[in-house]
Amino acid sequence: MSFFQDAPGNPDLFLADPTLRAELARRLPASLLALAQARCAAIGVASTELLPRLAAQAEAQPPEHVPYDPWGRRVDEIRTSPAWEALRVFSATQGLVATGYEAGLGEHRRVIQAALLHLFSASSATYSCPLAMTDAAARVLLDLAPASLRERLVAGLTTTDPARFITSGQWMTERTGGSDVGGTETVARPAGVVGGEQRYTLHGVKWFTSATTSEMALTLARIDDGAQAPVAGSRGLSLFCVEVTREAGRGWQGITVNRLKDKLGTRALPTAELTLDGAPATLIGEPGRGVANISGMLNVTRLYNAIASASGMRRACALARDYAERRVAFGRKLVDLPLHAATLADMEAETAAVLALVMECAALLGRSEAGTASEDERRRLRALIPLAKLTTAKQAVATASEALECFGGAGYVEDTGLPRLLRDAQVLAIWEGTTNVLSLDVLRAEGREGAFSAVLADLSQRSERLARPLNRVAATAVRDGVRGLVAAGRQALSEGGAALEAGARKLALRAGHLAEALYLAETAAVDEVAAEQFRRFVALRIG
Ligand code: MFK
Repeated sequence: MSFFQDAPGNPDLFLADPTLRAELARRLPASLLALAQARCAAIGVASTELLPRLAAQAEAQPPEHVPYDPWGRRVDEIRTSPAWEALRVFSATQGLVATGYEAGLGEHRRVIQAALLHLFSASSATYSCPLAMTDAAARVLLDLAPASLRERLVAGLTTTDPARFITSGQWMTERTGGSDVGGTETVARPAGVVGGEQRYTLHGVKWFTSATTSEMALTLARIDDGAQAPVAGSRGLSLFCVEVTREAGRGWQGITVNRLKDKLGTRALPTAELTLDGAPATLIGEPGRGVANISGMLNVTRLYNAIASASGMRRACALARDYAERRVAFGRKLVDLPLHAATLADMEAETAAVLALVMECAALLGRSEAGTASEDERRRLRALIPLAKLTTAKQAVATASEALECFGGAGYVEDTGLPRLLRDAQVLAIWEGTTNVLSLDVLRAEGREGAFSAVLADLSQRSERLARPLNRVAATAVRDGVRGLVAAGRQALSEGGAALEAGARKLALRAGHLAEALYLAETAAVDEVAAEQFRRFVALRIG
C-alpha cells in the first residue's frame, strides 16, 4: 500500500482558541459575555467549512476587469466571484461592521467586534479589507460629514441587512506615493451646493484603490476653484466622499478603471487604478484639513490590520497544529517530537501576545468612541494603534513563514492553499502605513501630544505591578525590559533629529513587544494557558 498524507483540517477557530475566550472573559462584563460567545461561536462554526470554501472559491476566481462591451462601449465592469458576494452577505448578517456601532454594547463594542473579526479575517480571502474601510468610513462620516450625507450613507455601511449593506473604499494612493500623500495631484472643482452639501467634481489618477467595487469611497484632493492657485503640500488637501454611480452598459460616472493590479497576494480582492475625470464628490469637513480628517479612518483601518495579523497567525497556528496531529515522521506524530512541539507552542504564544495587544487597542477605541476614555487613555490609543499595526504585521509575516515550514515541501506548493498564508501576510506590513512610516508617526504623535510617553508610563505602571502567579523570571525580564525601553526612549527623544528618526523603528518594535507581553500578562494572571504563553513569549522576544 502506498502512503498518502492527510491534508490539514480547518478546526473551529473559536473552540481551538482558549486565549481568545480568556481575553473575552477578562474584558467583558457578565451581561455581555454570553452574547459575545454566541456570536463568536457562529463564526467559529463557519470557520470549519463555509468560510474556507468561500475563500478558496473567491481566490480561484479572482476579479476580472471588462473594459468594453462587445460593441465597443466603455463599461468598466469588475467581475468578482459569487463567493466574494457570499462573503459580503455573511459579513453583513454576522454584523462584522455593525457590532462596532451597536449602542447597546456600550464601550465594549470594539472588543466584541475585534473577536468576531479575529475569527473571520484569515478565512475570508481578505474580505476584511472592504470591511475595514467600510467601518472606517462610517466613523469619519459620523464624526465629520454634513447631516444629509451621514443620513444617506451611514445606515447602509453599518446595517446587518445584506440587501442594504454597502461597502466603502479609501482612495489615498496616487502615483506620487502612498506614504507621503502630500504630493496628491487630484484636484476638486466646485460643482455647486446641492441640498446643503458642497459638491465638487474630482480630476486625477488614483493609483491603488482596493475594494474598488464598493458603492462609495473617501479620498483626498486639492480644491481648485479657479480664483486662486491650489495650496501645495498636505495642508492643501481636503477630504471628499465619492458616491460611485455605475449604470449597466454605460460605465461609471466620471471614473475610468485603467486596470486591476496584479498583486502578490489578496488575489480575490479587487484593487484597481482609476482615472477620475468629473467624479461627483461631496466635501467632508473643513477644506485643507484632509489629512487630519482622513486619519480618523486610518486609525480604524490600522486596527483592522492588526486584527488581520492576529487572525492570520491564529489560523496558521491552527493549521500547523492540526497537521502535526496527523503527520508521522521519525516514528512519531510531529506533535510528539519535542522540537516541533516547542516550535508550535512558541508560534501560539506569539499569537496570544499579538491578540492581547489588539484587544487592548480595541478596548481603548471602544472607550474612546463611547466617551468613557480618560484623556490619558485617548493619548495612549493614539500611539498604540500605529505601534500595534507595525509590530503585529512583522510578526504575522514571520509566523506565516514559520507555519509554511511546519508543512515541509507541502507548504511551498500552491494547490495546498498554504502559500496563501504567507502572500496574504506580506501586505499587512505594507498598506495602511509601512513599518517605517508608522514608527515616525509614533514620534509625531509624541511631539504633538505626548502619546508615546503615555504608552511608556502605562507600561511602567503595569510592569511594576506584575506578580504571582506569573513566572518570576519572565516577570523580571519584562520589568527590566520596560526600564530599558523608558531609558532608551528618553535618551532618543532628548537627542532628537536624525538619530531619533534612524532609531524609531527599533524603539517602536521594542515598545510593541513589551506592550504585548504586559497586556498578555493580565490575561495570564487569570488563565493558565495564557500564563504559559506569557512565559514563552517573554523568553522568545524579550529575553
Ligand atoms: C485587513 C485590513 C486592511 C485594510 C486595508 C485598506 C486598504 C487600503 C489601501 C490604502 O489606502 S494604502 C494607503 C495607506 N496610506 C497611509 O496609510 C498613509 C501613510 N502615511 C502617513 O500616515 C503619514 O504619516 C501621513 C500621510 C499622515 C503624513 O502626512 P502629513 O501631512 O505629513 O501629516 P502630519 O503633518 O503628520 O499630520 C497632519 C494632521 O493629521 C495633523 O493634525 P493637525 O494638523 O491638527 O496638527 C496630525 O495630528 C493628523 N494626523 C496624522 N496622522 C494621524 C493624525 N491624527 C490622528 N491619527 C493619526 N494617525
